[in-house]
Amino acid sequence: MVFKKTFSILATATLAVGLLAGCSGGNKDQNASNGGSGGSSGSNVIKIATQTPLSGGSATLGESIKLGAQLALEEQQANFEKLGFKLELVPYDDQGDPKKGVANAQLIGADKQIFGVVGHLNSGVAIPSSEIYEKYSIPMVSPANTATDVTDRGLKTVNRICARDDFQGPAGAKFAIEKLGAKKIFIIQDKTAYGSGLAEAFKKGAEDLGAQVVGFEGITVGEKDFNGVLNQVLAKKPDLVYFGGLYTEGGQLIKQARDKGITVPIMGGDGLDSSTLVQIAGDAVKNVYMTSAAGLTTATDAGKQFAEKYKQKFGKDIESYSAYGYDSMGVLLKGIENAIKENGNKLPSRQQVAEGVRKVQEYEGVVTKVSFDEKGDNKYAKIYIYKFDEAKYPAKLEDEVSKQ
Ligand code: ABU
Repeated sequence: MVFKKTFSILATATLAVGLLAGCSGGNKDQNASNGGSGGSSGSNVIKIATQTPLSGGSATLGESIKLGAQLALEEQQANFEKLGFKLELVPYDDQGDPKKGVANAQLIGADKQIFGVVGHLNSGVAIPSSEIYEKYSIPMVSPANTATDVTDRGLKTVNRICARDDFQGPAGAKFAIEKLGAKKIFIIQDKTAYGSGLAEAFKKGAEDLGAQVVGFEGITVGEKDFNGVLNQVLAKKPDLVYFGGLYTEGGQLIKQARDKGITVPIMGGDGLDSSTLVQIAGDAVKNVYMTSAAGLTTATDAGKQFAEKYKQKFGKDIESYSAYGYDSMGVLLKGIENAIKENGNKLPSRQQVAEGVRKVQEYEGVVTKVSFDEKGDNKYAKIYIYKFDEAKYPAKLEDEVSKQ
């Protein structure tokens, strides 16, 4: 009797699970290998990872990307529920460190419920980590990686919605020379894939336009005392200083430069585009120019609404790349939704999702439209030029440059 009752309960439970799985649209074969991913279980879970620095010197921007992505994912959960899938976010902290990024990428690859990555902030982390994503056919959509090598390696899974440094560098050089009248430029860079690549692109752009580069020096990420390089700047008497690097070093460099009496315009790239730059540099940020691949959310109604929702939910103001985190997640989820539909409403493979993401065209984000080219670059990406007139973030928009 005991056996009969247990059998009857088991049979009923099996039937119920089978019916639920049938309704979910999930693929049972794929589900069989879903164990060991931690947290969720079941046939219909789609996880998206973010990989950005959530600790260390770049955490302000890294967290803002993650929060933007989180908002987009949460807004889409009901829609995916209707399709029969449960969306989950899995945030990873890459610490701005290539080794940590790669180690996390291995974990992401091993979790078969993860179907995409929004990340990274640092190109030097994105480049090696994306080699792992490619191996596992996991699509990455980058909100902020501007180094040319991110997409120039021709990986099928790698996409970005922001502009490239071979667009950003020359755009900055053109502004520095034609609008600011710079003729003698001293360049400092942080020796990372991003900082050195951007500085080289700026240098080439400046020299092509007839400016003289009177110095090209490297600093190290984490360095705090820039007296040595700033003494070299003083000796060369440039009429503009350019910095290729991030806001933590950039903020200190700017402050120390002003303390030494270097009053000429200082220019940098999107790595400076954070409220933390202003916190660190204070009033020294006046007369600093910055190119960025990030536009202002105030330019569109959707952007303004996004900024309000972000503030309401997280209790803080957006940063430059918050909306790009949101739009990257939006693009990724659009690609997944398309792949689900093309797969007869069943769970697609990672490869099908990667193909679906690359095929996304004319996606209307809150700050940028997105259409990927054959390399995964966004045809609609722009460069924006900002100036700090006061210790206030965001800076004032001076110009906006589209690709030819
Ligand atoms: N582009 C902004 C963040 C720096 C990077 O790409 O490494």
